[in-house]
Amino acid sequence: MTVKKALITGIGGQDGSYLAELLLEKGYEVHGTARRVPDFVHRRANRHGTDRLILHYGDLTNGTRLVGLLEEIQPDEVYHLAAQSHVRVSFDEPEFTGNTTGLGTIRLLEAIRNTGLTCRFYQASSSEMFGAAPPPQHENTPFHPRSPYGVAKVYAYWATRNYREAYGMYAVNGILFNHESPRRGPTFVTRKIATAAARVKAGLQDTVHLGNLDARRDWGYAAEYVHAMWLMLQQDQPDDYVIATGTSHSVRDFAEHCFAHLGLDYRDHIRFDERQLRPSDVDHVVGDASKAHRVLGWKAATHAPELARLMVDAELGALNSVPGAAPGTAAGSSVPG
Ligand code: NDP
Ligand code: GDR
Repeated sequence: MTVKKALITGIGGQDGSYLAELLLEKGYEVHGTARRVPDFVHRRANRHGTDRLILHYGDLTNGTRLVGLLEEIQPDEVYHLAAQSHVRVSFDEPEFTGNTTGLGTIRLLEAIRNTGLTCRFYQASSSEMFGAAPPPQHENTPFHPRSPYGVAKVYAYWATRNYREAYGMYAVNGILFNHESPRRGPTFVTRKIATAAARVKAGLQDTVHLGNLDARRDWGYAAEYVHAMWLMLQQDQPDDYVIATGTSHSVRDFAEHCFAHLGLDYRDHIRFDERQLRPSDVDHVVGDASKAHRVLGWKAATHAPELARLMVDAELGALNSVPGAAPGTAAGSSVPG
């Protein structure tokens, strides 16, 4: 039986790590681009080797490199996750965000076209494209992005659809609403709050500084969302799908759940920090993922309150763990580590 090959751009990010683990479980040979050896690869290398996990150095701003990688790997499926993904940062670095998050996608699509590969392509589209559009948002809701990041994602969304229509590529947009986990980057609000709650409980800090507490998000669990990505590339026809829980909570609600899980009152520990505000924010998103349920058979199982508890428990576990031994060397890696 031939082994399927997948290429994941941004394999070291939150979603890249969960998706790599899912595809390895399914028997894939998994290639990933990264700019340093990711933590989860260190953990795997320590556990049981990485024969079917191969890392490549790759930057989205270099189209020639992308062509070379595709020629070398010859993937069956490409999951394009790499991006400058922080919304607040995109206001400080709008041009860089446009170059990576927007143009990076068309560079990769064009690299696939130029190499003549017939691989399937997944684009990590985002609920940030809906921005100010009233909830609930679904596949046909008009976009109204509220940040340079959202604008770049709209460009990438349409590039993906255009390559599907113009060249008949199997190219899909997964329009994913916020999804979190203990592997979330530390500067995103859920992880920031979960970390702070655990550290307050442990007596390591007393307060956390946050911006807009009224913003409402549809928060799901990243480990479940990567399964939807895979399902989208297994269909007979390429199409676009919203992936969400269908419920929304405010940042304040999330903080309340995290602190209450530890017997604490969030109001005693949160301080307002003007610097965390954005020139324009997304007030309220709630996804309607009924198409994904109907066609892909996918449905979110974990909702925000449970997610908050799960993240806080992971932070407590990390605080209580003994500092680990030196990480192992990742096999098959051309990434400096
Ligand atoms: P992360 O920020 O955790 O991961 C993004 C990855 O992209 C990082 O590994 C980063 O690598 C890499 N990257 C950034 N810039 C470049 C570049 N110029 N060249 C190559 N690689 C680069 O994001 P998530 O895992 O949370 O999200 C995955 C994708 O899904 C992103 O495109 C994001 O925008 C999108 N998305 C995420 C949602 C969420 O709620 N998590 C919701 C909807 C969409 P490095 O570590 O080297 O910087
Ligand atoms: P978001 O996630 O912008 O939705 O983008 P983030 O966690 O950064 O912000 C969510 C909401 O919380 C408010 N907020 C704060 N945010 C951060 N980061 N830090 C704070 O201190 C803070 N205080 C309040 C924000 O204003 C915002 O309203 C994420 C990213 O993963 C994107 O890549 C992805 O596309 C979208 O989710 C869907």
